[in-house]
Amino acid sequence: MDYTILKTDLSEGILTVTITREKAMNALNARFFEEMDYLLTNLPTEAKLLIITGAGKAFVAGADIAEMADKTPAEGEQFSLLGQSTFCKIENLNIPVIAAVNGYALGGGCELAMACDFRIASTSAVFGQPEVNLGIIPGYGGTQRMARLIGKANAMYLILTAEMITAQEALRMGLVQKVVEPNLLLETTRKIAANILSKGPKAVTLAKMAIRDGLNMPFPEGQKLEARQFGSLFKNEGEVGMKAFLAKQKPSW
Ligand code: DAK
Repeated sequence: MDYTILKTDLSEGILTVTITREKAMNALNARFFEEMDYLLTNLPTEAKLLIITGAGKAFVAGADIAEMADKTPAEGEQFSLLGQSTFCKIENLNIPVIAAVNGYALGGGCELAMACDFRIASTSAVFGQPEVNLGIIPGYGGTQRMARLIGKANAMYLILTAEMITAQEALRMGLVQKVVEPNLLLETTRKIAANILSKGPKAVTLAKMAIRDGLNMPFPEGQKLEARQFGSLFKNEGEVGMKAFLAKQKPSW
């Protein structure tokens, strides 16, 4: 596929995807979802970690209001299904996914960031769920993911007030994990990515799956899943890592 909205860069196992619809604040339109869906379905095998970021002033300022406004109910449903399935594909990837939030992350943009495993924000990032201003509610899983990520009261506060918050406030709420100067955003995110990629690759994948899938299970089931994943690393990558530790060497995965 010839990308018109996404720009990709693959280096040292890190695939950086930049959304480049700057004139519309990277608002999510049907073309974005087609491109992102294609990218996620056809990830190069060399891509071991994905970073999603935006070009210009915005990460993503929400779903494309201009495109949505005239949709028929059938088209609206189609748009919804495509969006939901793309966001679930991001969440269900077995490689880590980091959002590098460079600017406005509003509505569907905040939901996109929340579908990633964690978020690094620049000091110029702004977060919010302004849907109630438009008479709608978050529709890409935002009510569900936000409450799980930052708790019921914080999610209620942000979604019911539509207030836009700074990166620092998002950090305080636990919506983002680190805040850095804008010129350091990609460099810092790539350093974090490289650090993750230096760890046991199977352990990273299984830890991600246990956290993600366990959250959708009752606690005892989640513990069983953890025990299974834990066990599968013995006489496997775990043996390599533990023996390297005992030999005071760096593990060679
Ligand atoms: N959609 C379309 N165009 C947008 C846009 C958006 N979400 N956000 C900004 N733009 C466009 C502006 O219209 C403007 O276009 P021109 O006038 O230049 O043609 C251009 O980007 C620059 O924006 P501004 O001139 O407004 O720039 P400012 O710096 O003054 O303000 C802003 C930046 C981000 C604060 C402001 O643009 C803003 O408030 N934007 C809208 C934020 C918002 O309400 N976002 C949408 C939330 S609702 C669904 C699931 C989910 C959703 C929908 C459906 N289904 C399951 C079906 C999600 C809904 C949302 O995301």
